[in-house]
Amino acid sequence: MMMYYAHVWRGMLVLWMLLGLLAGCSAATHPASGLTQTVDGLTVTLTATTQPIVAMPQSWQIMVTDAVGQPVDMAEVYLDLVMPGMAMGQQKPWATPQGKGLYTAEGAYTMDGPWQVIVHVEIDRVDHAVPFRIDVRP
Ligand SMILES: [Cu+2]
Repeated sequence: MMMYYAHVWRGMLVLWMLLGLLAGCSAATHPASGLTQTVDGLTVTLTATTQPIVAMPQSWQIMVTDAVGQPVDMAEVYLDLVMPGMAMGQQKPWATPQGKGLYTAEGAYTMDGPWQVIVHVEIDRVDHAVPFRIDVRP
């Protein structure tokens, strides 16, 4: 009888630890989400951590397709990270082309609060600015 109870208890402990792990994961690392906007016939999808934490390293994925859905590879792409109504200094990470319309950039948010991640896509020296809102947690 004692053996049986020990077994059940161990099982419950493992389950409890698993639940704790799951809860901890979802609170600490919010899943990346894709936000899509179309500007000047360009469709830009920004994939980034939702509710990122201030000063934590971030990576942004930017997918660019044209009006007929073809990937755009010959663009110059960079991000302009701004806080509306606040001078935060210039933060403009360049994005590296990865092919098939995908560009990736690295950086961090330097303050918690509402940010605008403006994706700049330059094609033939014409700038297309596509803003996204990201809320950064302390
Ligand atoms: Cu600020």
